[in-house]
This record gives sequence, structure tokens and C-alpha cells, in this order.
Amino acid sequence: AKSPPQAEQRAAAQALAAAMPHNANKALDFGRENAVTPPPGATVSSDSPTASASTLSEVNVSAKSSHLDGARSDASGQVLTTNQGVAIGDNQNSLKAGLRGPTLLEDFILREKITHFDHERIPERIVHARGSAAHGFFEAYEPMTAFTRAAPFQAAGKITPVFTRFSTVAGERGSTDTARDIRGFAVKFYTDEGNWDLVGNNIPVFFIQDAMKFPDLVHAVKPEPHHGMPQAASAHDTFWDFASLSPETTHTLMWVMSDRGIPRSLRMIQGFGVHTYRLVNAAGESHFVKFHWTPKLGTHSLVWDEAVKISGADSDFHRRDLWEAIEAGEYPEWELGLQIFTEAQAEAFSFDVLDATKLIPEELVPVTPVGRMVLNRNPDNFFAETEQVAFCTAHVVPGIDFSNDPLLAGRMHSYIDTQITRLGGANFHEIPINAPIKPPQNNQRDGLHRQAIPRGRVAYEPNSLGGGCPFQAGAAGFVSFPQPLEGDKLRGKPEKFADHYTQATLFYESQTAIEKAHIAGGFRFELSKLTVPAIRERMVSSLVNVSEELAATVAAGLGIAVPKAMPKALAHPTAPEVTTSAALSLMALPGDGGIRSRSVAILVADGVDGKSVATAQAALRAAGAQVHLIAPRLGPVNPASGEPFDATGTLENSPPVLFDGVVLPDGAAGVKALAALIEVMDFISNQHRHGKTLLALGASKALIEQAGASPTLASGEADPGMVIGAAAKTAPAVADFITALGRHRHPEREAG
Ligand code: HDE
Repeated sequence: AKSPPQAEQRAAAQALAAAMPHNANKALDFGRENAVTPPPGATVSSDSPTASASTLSEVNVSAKSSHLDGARSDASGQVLTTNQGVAIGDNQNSLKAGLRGPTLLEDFILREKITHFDHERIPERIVHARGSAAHGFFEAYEPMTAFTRAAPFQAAGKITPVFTRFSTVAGERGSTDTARDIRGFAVKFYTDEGNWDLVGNNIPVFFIQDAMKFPDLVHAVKPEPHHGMPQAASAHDTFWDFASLSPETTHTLMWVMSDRGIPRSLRMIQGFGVHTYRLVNAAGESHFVKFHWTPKLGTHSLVWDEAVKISGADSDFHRRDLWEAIEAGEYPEWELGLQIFTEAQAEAFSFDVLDATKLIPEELVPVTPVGRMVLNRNPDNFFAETEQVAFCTAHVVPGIDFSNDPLLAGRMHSYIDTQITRLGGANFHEIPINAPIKPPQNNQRDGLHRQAIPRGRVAYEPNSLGGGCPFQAGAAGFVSFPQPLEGDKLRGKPEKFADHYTQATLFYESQTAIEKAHIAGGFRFELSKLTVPAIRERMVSSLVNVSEELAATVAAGLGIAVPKAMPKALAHPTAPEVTTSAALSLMALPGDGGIRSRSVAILVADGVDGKSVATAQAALRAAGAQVHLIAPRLGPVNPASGEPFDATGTLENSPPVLFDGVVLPDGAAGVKALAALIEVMDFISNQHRHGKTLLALGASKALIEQAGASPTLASGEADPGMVIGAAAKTAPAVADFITALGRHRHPEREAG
């Protein structure tokens, strides 16, 4: 039973949680001392089309959030019970005949507890098993009524709650976050007119053109079936065997081998709907559309050596980054943009818009920004929300419709079908995270785990006994776009689908020199892992059709001669409209040059100059970075003068790959202590090697020298990512460091 003090405690805890929608302690790590917002006054409901809130965290009180309230359970102040609600007296000991005697079958409390435990696991997703998700909202900039009647786009400022899940594709549920892979980017919009799922990826094209090939693709990339290796990796024979025999994969291979395959953060990836969809307006007119999500923080990636080491240091690297940023009130944000085009435009393109291995260069159809998505609330429970959320491309609302893309067609079937096994029956739409805001009304009945209790004796339509209810909505409901069709029933592909290389070349030629080098490095690494040389050679012969330069670089890295070009399926493809497109480079979206939410280590030991630590820490926090004081051991650090301060991490538990930059403070004694440690040398040389930003203050310049990290580039120019500050000039040096860190990385170092 609830005692009054417990009830009071609970009320106080709830009031506190409402007053501080994000975690104030975490916010401090991100330099947000003053960012705690007052308790929200107004609530935002899906019924108020132009709802506005004065802070982003207020929008947390969204229609979906309150809709989920009924399903939330909170144990504070409550007594422990069985699943039947019976209070449990002793949760430590099973029921026995004598203290040393046998345990009794009668012990229903033990049996219930163990039985439930035995059934805790559900099948993981066949692909995209590893994922991380958050709640948030979509806000439309302007009404898009000329193009679509879809609820989220009907008014400027209109708020629609969303739940967004990011994922890797190949790895199992517990696999590492920084594997080289595509990232899933799936958004569930809880619109006023039902749920709309935009189930996309961080790469705008896909490996294959027809759903018929999907099981083969997935079987090829998953761990090889005889020995179950490798985990979360495409660097093995079966994947490249399939890929090299299916040249339609080439364009997407280029993207995955680029730095897009190893993002720095899920908050720094683009998202794409991939397929051509349709927008349909209230008059029933249709336009084709491609969906683009653009991250406010810009697009940033890891380098391969770093990604590999992060896998060991923190295999939850992306999940933790997303969670902690949201906890701190550092809400990630994306702009939604649309490429809208007509059927006539599509006819004229050199490629087929129904082919998911092709993109539409922005030079042909610009991306129109239409709204923003902010993720501002972490899930309450990983399993209930992130694991049980069920996306499906067929979940659309009036105003959104499909194209004839044959890959999309297969997805329409697959997603619902797979949930029936994964979530144990046809009623998965009733799981709170999947339920639309307006409760569904229809005559579907029964099935495993049914939650709703439909009333009355009518479960059919048409009916008179139920007054004809629920009744059809007619034109107000979903009406499929009446696209005229013609043609014979047959298996095959349109001709332009056979052009497998033009856009792979477009992508490669649109990259900067350093990105091209990384693409070659990606292919070199993956192909070097193969045990069958013929597959290696076949793949390189395909790359010759993309770029002779690329094929030659990869071949040299593999120690083989450049093979003859693979014969093309289409000898004379239509000439492309553009041969380079700036938007295809990761450099096209550098972000705002700020360092908000970047992670910086200050290496400290007894005897460092406390003032230089404090100055750097304060300036970095003021700029929004997370600052970590990394020492040889935990506990207090005694600076040369002034008060001791606590280390927040150790050289052992916080390796260099977890940080975007490092600060080495002044202080002769401290520098001497750090100089004696191999971990410090390793820290500096890894940061240097991975293109990170380094700051050496005063005496610590010696550490940089000892670690062999040169302040000059091979070209003889000063390294823009290496800031050496003279003693007593800490503040300007830290300011330079902050500017340099805003570049994210200094790849020019790789030239030598
Ligand atoms: Fe998926 N995909 N897919 N896919 N996909 C699944 O659905 C499938 C494709 C994507 O966070 C599965 O619920 C087929 C393209 C994401 O829960 C499954 C084909 C794109 C997610 C499935 C494709 C995607 C999935 C596995 C080719 C980018 C994770 C579990 C015809 C536009 C969603 C599940 C989440 C998940 C089938 C191709 C994105 C088996 C048959 C192209 C982001 O149904």
C-alpha cells in the first residue's frame, strides 16, 4: 500500500521531472549550465495545427507523449506484486520443504518469475537488428497543400509527433555501432490522419533494383552460414561474390565504401526515402517526390582505423552519443527537403526514377526545405519502444502514395509480414509505440494478444445492426492515385535499369581527393579480407567501369594487376545530364563550424597548471563542447597551485578514439608525469593520426614532440589542427583550438 510520505515523494519526483525535461547534470557536461528551461505551461496537441512552444523541450509534451502515458508504469512507492497483482512477501527465497529440503512445485511466485524470464527474448529484426531511437516532433515550415493533402504539411508551424529509429543493417542486435554499413533512418509520424512511416537510409540509393533479389543480398552479407562469421561486416567472400556478380550494386557500394559507411554520430547523418514516392493534393493531382533529411550539425564521419578501435572501446558509441545528447537537452535536428518533379520530367531523365540504384542529381531537381524534425525525448524503455516499434513502407496517409519501383513493391509486403513473427501475431499495431493517436476502427477481430475490447455484435460491413458503422470515408479517406496502366504481364526490367555505372562514376567524380582516397581504402580493406582471389579480381574488373583511377589504386593496394573491364550490360547508356554534383560530397554539409556537443579530453596529472586547465575547460564548455578530464587514475588531481579537482576518466577507460580533440595543459611537473606514460604518447599519436584537433599549452609542447606529432604538414604548411600556445597565452590559444575543432577533422595530415 502507498504510504502518504511515499506518495508525496513520488509527486515531488514527478514535478521535478516535469520542470527539467532533460537531465540537468548531463546538460552540464555539454556546457548548458543556463539551459534548463522552466516547466512547460502549454501543451501541444495534434489537434492544434499551429501549436507553438517557447522551448524545444516543451514540445516534448506532445500528443504522442500523452497518448503513451496510459501505458507507462512507474514503480516508485509501489509494493512488489506478481503479474496477477498479488503482493509478494519474499522475493529472495523459493518455497522449500525444510530449509535444506527440496523446492516445492507449489511455489507459483518462483514459477511465474522464471517462466516470464524464460520468454523475455523475441526474434531480432532479420536486417536492421541493431538500432537506437528517440521521440520528437516534425514542424512544417509552410503549407504544402499545392502538392499534398498529407496531414503534417497542411499548415505552417503544424507539429506532428514522431518516433525515429536509426540502425545498422547487417549486424545482430548486440553488434558494434561503428561497423562499416548503411544506417537505417526510419521515422514514424503520428499524424492526425493515421501513422505515416518514412522508412529510409542514410544513403540515397540501394544495392538492388528488384525485391526478388533481397533475400539473396541479405544472405550474402550476413555472417556466413557454416561458421557464423563475420559479425556486422561486409568484408567477406559471400558478400563480394554476390556484389561482383550483380553490377547493379556498384553505385551503392561506392557510397558504403565512402566515409558515409562510418558516421561520427547518428546526429550527423543524412536520411533519404530512397524510392520515388508520390504526393497527391486535395484535387487528386500527383507529383513524384524524393525525401531528404539534412542534419543541422552537418555530415561528419570517422576514419576507418578509428572506427575499428571504437568498436573495442565503446561498441555503443552511436547509441550513447544520441542518448546523452538528448539527455543534455542538445536536441538533434534535421531539415526535411523534397525533390518534387513531374511524370514528364521523369520521362526525360537519362535514368529511370523507378530504379532505386539511381538518385536524382540536385542540379536536375533542387531540394525544397519543407520542415524540421527535432528529437527531444529519449524512450522510457528500450524494449517497449525501440525494439517493439514496427515500421512499414505501406503505412502511408492520404496525400502520400507510391511509385511503381519494384523494390518498393516488395517492401510493402515484407514489413508487415516480418512483424507477425517478430512481435508474435497480427495485433502488433496495438503495442503502444505502434498505435496511432486516433484509435483504429474496423471489423478486424481477435488474434493473439488482442488488447482492444470491441463492443456490440457487429463485426462486418455492410451492416444495418450497427447503424452502418464504422463507415467508409469515401473521398475523405485514402484513395489510391488512379495511375493508368498498360503492358503485358512479364518478368524483366526497363532498359535504363541496365546502366550500372554512370551514377557510380558521377558519385566518385564528385568527391574531394581525400574522399576518393578513403573510398579506395574502403575497397582495399574489404577485398583484402577475401579468401578467394577470383572474387577480388572480378570486383576490381567491375570498378574499372567506374573509374580507371579507382581500379588502379585498389588493385595496387591488393597487389594485383588491373584486370580487364567487366563487360557492361548496356554498352551505350544515355549520356548523363551532369558528370559531377557537389551535393554528393560529405564536405557539402560542414555544419555551422561550431563545436556544440563535440567531446574534448584534457589530459591531466598531478602538477599540471590548474589555471590552464580551468581556462580551457570554461571556454570549451561555453562553446558547448563536452569536456572530460582524463588522468592516469580516478580521484583528485593536485595541480601545481590551487585547489585539487577530480578526474572524470582514466587513460585506461577513455582511449583517444572517443574524443574529437585533446588539450594538453601547461605545468612542468604535470607534463613530466604525462611524458612518462606510454598511454599518453599513444593518445597523442592516435589523435594526430586520425586528423583530430590538438592543443598544447606552454610546457606540454614537449609531449607533442615526444609523440612524434609534427606541427607542420608534409607540404611544409602549418597544420591547421595543431595549436601550440605559448605559456601565458592560454585564452587566445584555446580560442584558436575551438575554431580548428569546428572543422571537425584535418584530413590534410593524411597526405604525409
Ligand atoms: Fe528494409 N526491411 N527491406 N530497406 N529496412 C526491414 O523490417 C526489406 C530496404 C529499412 O528501424 C525489415 O521491421 C525488403 C530499403 C530500415 O525497425 C524487413 C527490401 C531501405 C529498416 C525489411 C528492403 C530499407 C528496415 C526487417 C527490398 C531504405 C529498419 C525488420 C525489397 C529505403 C526499420 C523490419 C526499423 C527493416 C525488408 C530494402 C530500410 C525484413 C524486402 C531500400 C531503415 O521487413
